[in-house]
Amino acid sequence: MSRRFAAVDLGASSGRVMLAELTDGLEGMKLTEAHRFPNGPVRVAGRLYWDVLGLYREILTGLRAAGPVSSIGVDSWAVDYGLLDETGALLGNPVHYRDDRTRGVAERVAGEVGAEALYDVSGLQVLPFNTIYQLLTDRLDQAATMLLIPDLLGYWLTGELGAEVTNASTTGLLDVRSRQWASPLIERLGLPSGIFPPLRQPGEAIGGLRREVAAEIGWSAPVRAVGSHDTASAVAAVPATGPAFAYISCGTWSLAGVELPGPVLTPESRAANFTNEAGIDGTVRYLRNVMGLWLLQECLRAWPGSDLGDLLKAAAGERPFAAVVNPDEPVFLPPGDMPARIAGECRRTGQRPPATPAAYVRCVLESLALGHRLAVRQAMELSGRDVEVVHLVGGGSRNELLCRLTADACGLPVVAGPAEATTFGNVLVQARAAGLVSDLAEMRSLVAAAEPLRRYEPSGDVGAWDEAASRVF
Ligand code: LFR
Repeated sequence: MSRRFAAVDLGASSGRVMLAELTDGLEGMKLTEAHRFPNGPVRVAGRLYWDVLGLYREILTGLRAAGPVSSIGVDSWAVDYGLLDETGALLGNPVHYRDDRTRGVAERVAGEVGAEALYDVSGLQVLPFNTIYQLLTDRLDQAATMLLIPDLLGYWLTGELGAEVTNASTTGLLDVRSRQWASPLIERLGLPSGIFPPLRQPGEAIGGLRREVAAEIGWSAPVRAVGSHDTASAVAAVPATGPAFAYISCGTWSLAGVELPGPVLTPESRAANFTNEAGIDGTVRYLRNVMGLWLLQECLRAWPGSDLGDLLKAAAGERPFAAVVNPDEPVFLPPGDMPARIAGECRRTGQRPPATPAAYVRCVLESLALGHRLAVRQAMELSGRDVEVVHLVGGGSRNELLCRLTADACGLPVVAGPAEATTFGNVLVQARAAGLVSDLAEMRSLVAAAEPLRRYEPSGDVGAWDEAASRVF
């Protein structure tokens, strides 16, 4: 018997509805793309938003195209949310995490509550856009419920309210030890505790499709909570064969770190801005955000008509280490002219800016590899976890130059793939709920069997990477 599952996966630059077919023996898992659609920021009157209604419409188009399935799972980027009033109507359009409305808020909260106290409760890295800071700038007087993006879409599909726990852990308002809403912190900040809905676990049923939704797509199926934070799903599908691995989930962001049985909350960990996000089966994703392929995506936007394949080929032949930047400089966070900002960072650090698009691409990829190296090394040191291999998953795993540079920079083998790790993770949690898969280890071995993986041995000159790092870190 074969089973079909639909995975809705929303990334910061595109969304997709994927159809997964699992055969009885599970030896093969076939993924097909039912529908792919662009996603991105919409600037309206000085504010940056997501087009969440447009995304919902595309999801329905994708589900209609996918045809009937056993269940549906939804994942997306983290942190962002919609507010509902007491009738369940959306209050305002969800704001994009790259909007600048939270400028200065993290510093203010650290001053009031104490950075140590915050980290001790949530274990979360400080990113200016964490939900906690967004909520403190929002108008909550009419709000009855706060729903993170996948929970909001789940609500529109089913009518059921809830907060899936892996994504809730990115709000800064979840207790990292108990995995419950951190009520004392919520009260201390003056946030209305009633807006945080009951938590749900990956694998739990959310509900059936609303009647009008089923009528619109032509069939019905239950919606199931998955690791609704895309990074939780991606890391669940890392094709690791033992515990001694680091991962880099590489798309718009690079999320680089290790998987642990419990959080690391030491002062050193906080100083290095490492995060303890909730993973599948009680695991902790101990990682730091690295700016990721956003740097490249924004460069491409500045060069209309350029071809990524051609640029990557040319970048491979560029002179190594001509210029590098710290990819995590806050100046790179908002949308805008990326080449100009990279040039500015090169000048600020006493380096000559790249002269051609290919040289910029080389600079971006080497800089990202440096960011990967620092995060992987610090994750190992701060957690005490041995690492023998780095698994690079997500869209970035298709970028051979980036994989090779990352292996060289880390001085560790990189195993690249799958590119669709998030979809695999989403589907496998649904398959497990249907009784088709047992545990995380089996999920990972299924991914390894389903996908051809590429291995990159480190070959670089470690001294050259040390020198390049010393220019910017
Ligand atoms: C990746 C990701 C990261 C999160 C960032 C913003 O897509 O979910 O894990 O830090 O987007 O939500």
